[in-house]
Amino acid sequence: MHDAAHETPEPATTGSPRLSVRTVWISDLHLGTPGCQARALLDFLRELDCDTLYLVGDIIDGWQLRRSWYWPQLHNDVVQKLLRLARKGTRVVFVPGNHDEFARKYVAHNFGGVEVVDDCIHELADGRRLWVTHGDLFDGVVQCARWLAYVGDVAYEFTLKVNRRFNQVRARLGLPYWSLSRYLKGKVKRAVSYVSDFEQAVAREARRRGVDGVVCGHIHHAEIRRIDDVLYCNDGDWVESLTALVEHRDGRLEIVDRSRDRRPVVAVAPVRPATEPATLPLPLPAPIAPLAADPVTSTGMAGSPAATPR
Ligand SMILES: [Mn+2]
Repeated sequence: MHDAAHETPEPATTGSPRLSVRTVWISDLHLGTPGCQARALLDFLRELDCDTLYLVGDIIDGWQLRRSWYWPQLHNDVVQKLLRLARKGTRVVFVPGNHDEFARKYVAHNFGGVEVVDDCIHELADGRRLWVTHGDLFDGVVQCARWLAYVGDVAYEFTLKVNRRFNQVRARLGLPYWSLSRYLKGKVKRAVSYVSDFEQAVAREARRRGVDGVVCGHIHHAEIRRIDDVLYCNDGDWVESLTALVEHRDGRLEIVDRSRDRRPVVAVAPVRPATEPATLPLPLPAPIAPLAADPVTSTGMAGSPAATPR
């Protein structure tokens, strides 16, 4: 009790009620870039009360920072807030993504109470098991998802490795991560099928690992939906959509959308206009009509035991 007095006083958040849940997943904060909505994120974190907080990748944008240093006080406040949560008893688990790939070197380490893992399994209050991963591994493979379904898992895993190696080399050369999702953003029709293919590819891997569902990020598109027998959850991002995935005390999952709450604030506070207009030229329609045939299930690999590559 008394030690709380030694913390820097935090402004009381007015209006929004305290969010008390069992688990929270957030990803794609992209701290270190002007796009990060650090104010909204900080407001969200300040009213948060949870047992476990998963940071599902692209938390600190190391690739952007290497090109030009951008680190305002607000971004510092977010990091401080995350560390404070860990110190105050919230279990904080960091699953690095492609933009903070530097952290993948520190897997199995612990920084100020923050566990770093490649990926992990989260068990919901009702016993369902979710695989937690950033999802970038599936970015480069989705274009091949159809033919890969025919050649099977060996080629599939090989392609996952190639995608990671390809982007590691690009990183070493100082080139940004090559994201199919970004490439397709200007091409709406293809982007729609991209999102669908990404979701299919992630769900396929979850099924292969024998879990009930998956939580990922990476494509900045929050979603909870069933893909065949797998629950696909994406926690969205804090650049465009300001969303988090939460698990209530009874195991129920929900997407919290703070872009709605933000609107009145935007009207009051002067906000620097975004450098780019709308980065995502969507709105994406809700679940896309399924592909003609589902090649994913046609391989007969469903339910095969999980081999966790490390
Ligand atoms: Mn990413």
